[in-house]
Amino acid sequence: MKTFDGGNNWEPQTTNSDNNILSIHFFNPLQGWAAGGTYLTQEQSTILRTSDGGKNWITCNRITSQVLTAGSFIDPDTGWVVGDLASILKYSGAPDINNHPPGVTNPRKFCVFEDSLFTFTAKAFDIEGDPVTFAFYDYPVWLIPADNTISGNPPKGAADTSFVVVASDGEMSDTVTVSVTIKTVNKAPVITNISDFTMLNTEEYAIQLDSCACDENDLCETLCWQVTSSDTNLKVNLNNRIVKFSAPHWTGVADVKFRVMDPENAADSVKVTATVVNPTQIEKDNKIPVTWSLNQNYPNPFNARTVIRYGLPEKELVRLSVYNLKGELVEKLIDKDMPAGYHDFIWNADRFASGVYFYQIQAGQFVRTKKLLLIK
Ligand SMILES: [Ca+2]
Ligand SMILES: [Ca+2]
Repeated sequence: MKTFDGGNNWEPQTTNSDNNILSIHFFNPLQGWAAGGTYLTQEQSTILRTSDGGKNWITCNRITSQVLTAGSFIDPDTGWVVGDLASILKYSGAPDINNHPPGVTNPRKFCVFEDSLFTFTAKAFDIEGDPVTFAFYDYPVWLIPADNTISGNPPKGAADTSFVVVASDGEMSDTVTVSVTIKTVNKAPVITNISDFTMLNTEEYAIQLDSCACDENDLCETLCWQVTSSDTNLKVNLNNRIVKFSAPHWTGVADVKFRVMDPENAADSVKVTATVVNPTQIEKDNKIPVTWSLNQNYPNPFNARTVIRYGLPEKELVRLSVYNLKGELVEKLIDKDMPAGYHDFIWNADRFASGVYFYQIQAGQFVRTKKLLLIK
């Protein structure tokens, strides 16, 4: 029986001898001797030797008819055996001087991408044309040996590794170490969270870029951003992965291009529309609407201040309130009679935490609720 794991598991080994094995001696993991004999037919000895860790055994020339009960060997060729009738014999194993070990012919170095299949099929040359068997040792858990191949997918983040191949012709063997270098696959960053925005020209509009892109194998801190505006009136100030837009005294629409690049120059980019508005101009719009309305606030998301527009076809008692996600009242903005027309309420959310809020209007029978997002 043979163990590979310190004795927890044992595997049966076979020889082509019918005789009893009474003594075994290994002097390295591959090369060993077994001695024994049988009384059944006639007294006779057996000496076996292996050079592949016990997978294959060769019967050596018989040197005595006595059954051998113990043996001691000092190298692959020299040993002593003792047996019945006080025999002590020195054995000089007469190796087949015409045999030569097989030689593994595979390359010794491989490079493989993580998450792609690696297969190694062992090959060897034996000058006598002996049949060669292979065994694998010291391989990582992701490699599975089967006959003369070993294969598997290196998992993400796997370390460089190696394994041992032993090629044996049954008597002599070749042992080589094969190294495997694992290459990581770079993934480009992906912009996930940047869309068209509207901003007031009276204040800066800021975007924290770390939350706007993800990269499977690079940290946010290592990503490099570029932000450009198609109109010089919309100024861009990018510092420490926070971009701030400002456009004092200007109203209009500009294209803004965001580009993000990882340390290996893999990049993603997106172009969005920035609308810059002047809140005081909006208040002067004095058309009378034909229906009740509650517009989406702008800018949204917003930092500190945002404009909520609603329309009344006639004079009405208006209640405008902001609620949090739990439905609790955060602030009552309006609770009074308002004349017909469009109205803009500028909500200053300075003292509230970042997050999702709901604003609701009640004007007579008209009730509407919309969501807004405060990001500080
Ligand atoms: Ca050979
Ligand atoms: Ca990357």
